[in-house]
Amino acid sequence: MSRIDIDLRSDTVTKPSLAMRRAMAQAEVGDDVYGEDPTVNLLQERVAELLRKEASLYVPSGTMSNQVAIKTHTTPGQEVICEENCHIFNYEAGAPALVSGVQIRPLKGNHGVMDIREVENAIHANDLHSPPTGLICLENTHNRAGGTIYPLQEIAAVSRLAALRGIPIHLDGARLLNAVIATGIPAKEWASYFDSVTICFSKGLGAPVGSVLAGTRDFIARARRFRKIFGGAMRQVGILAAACIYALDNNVERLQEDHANARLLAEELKNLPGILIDLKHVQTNMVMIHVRHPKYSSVTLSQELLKWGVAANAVDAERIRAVTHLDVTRQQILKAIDIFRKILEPK
Ligand code: TLP
Repeated sequence: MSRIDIDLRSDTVTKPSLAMRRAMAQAEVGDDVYGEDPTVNLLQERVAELLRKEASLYVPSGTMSNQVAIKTHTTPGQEVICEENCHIFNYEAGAPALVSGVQIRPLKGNHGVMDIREVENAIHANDLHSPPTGLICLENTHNRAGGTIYPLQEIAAVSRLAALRGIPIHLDGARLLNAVIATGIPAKEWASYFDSVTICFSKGLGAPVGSVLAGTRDFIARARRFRKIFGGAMRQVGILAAACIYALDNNVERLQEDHANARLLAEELKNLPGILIDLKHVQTNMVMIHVRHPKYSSVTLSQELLKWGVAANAVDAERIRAVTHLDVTRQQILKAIDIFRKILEPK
């Protein structure tokens, strides 16, 4: 494998900094299955406060957080409405069917945003033939749409509809704090439209492990049982939760640097031959690079980039996703731009 100098594959690749590791090493711990880990308890309080929810639960991953939420909200045989490009439908290995016995109803989206009328049409009334709608899930920011922000008024509309029809609504907010930093809208305001919200610490926030699921006290008590069943109840896990607390204190505001780096990358790459970038949808820390080049597809361009030490994954036959994060400096972005230029504009 070629050596990776500039890793734009995902913001999941960040490594804990020395200061974060020190915080981890000094963490007070206890047995979290007994609810006795003070650092986990503190993290859960901090996230509940951040999202203004009654309670929250530390889980090992974003996938587990979403799946525990689905399991807690639904009963087998129900249907879950999602946007067709969302993580839950595309990247969680079919878990809703496997672990919750529910089917996904994927709806077409516009950059991750579902049309409210289509959501309304997709909700099943009490009809013998149809699976009852048990949950609606949104994703903000939206990964496969390129880190785009789900507009607050659109969220409010889906939330009102869900409340009217008595259907719970969950937010996959793996990168919610990117939306917070990009818009200035506080996390608690975004969260107010949802019954449950998950946020991830092992993406742009730079922690090695962990997500937190928030909701009502009763919901979290039931979710705790499913976390146990899914094998996600851990013991002296304060050592990991400490990294998340460190991230909350130190790595949130700086997400704007990642957003600025993504913008710089997008603005420079869009002028290169065979590259199309929709700048309007470069809103946070991702750039979707559309490859329309006579010589390269997204896959072969990604392979060529890797030979030069730049890693960025092809997400489909036409697009490469480049993700900025705290382990990529502005200098490295400039270098990556240079490498794209060398490949696409050979002298
Ligand atoms: N996304 C990963 C891959 O799984 C695609 C990435 O590199 O972006 N929700 C969203 C919106 C996500 O982007 C991810 C991870 C998750 C949930 C799952 O988180 P983990 O990997 O912790 O299970």
